[in-house]
Amino acid sequence: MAKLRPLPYPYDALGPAIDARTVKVHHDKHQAGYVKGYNKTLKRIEASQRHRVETSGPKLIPEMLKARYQNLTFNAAGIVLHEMYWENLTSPGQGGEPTGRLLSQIEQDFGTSPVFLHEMIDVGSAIHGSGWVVLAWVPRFERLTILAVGQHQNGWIPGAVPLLVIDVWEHAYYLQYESSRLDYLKAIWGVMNWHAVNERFAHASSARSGG
Ligand code: MN3
Repeated sequence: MAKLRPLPYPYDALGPAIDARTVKVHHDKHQAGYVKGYNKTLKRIEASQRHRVETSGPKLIPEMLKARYQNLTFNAAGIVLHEMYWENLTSPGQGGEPTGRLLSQIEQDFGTSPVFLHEMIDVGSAIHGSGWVVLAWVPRFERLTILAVGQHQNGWIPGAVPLLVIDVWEHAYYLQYESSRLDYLKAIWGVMNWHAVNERFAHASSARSGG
């Protein structure tokens, strides 16, 4: 069973870019909802498995079983992404900058750091409905790319390692920014935790030499 991981800082730590009310509702209601959804769905899947063990027949029609697993994927991806999202953010002035190998890789794959920033903002603003804009390292191609993720689980490259994730679901910004997702996408860079992103890239890019 999954547990709701506590925030790594107080609710008001990300203000004014993301206010305390938004952080509280996002973590305590929405993220908690994915944890509840995951646990509930996992219980149902386990019940179906037990049923097969005990009766050697299926409890659910295939369509329903597929829906259960898809629901598990949705909630699992939601949990992981929210934990990364909070880790990716920190109080204003605390986050540092992209440095070292991450900075060189950004320059190699995007041209310059400002170009990268604009591309993230543009892609994030263009996502229809609910999703995430993600900077990911793709070991197979030894390249950074931007993923436009639908909901939590759609649009990933197998093996890609997310380095920086930005939630663009309305619940991430609507209380504070109402319909202006673009203003949220511009403001969030003021609380970006580049120390965490640098570290994640160092870890992800060194793993490739092992394989
Ligand atoms: Mn969210």
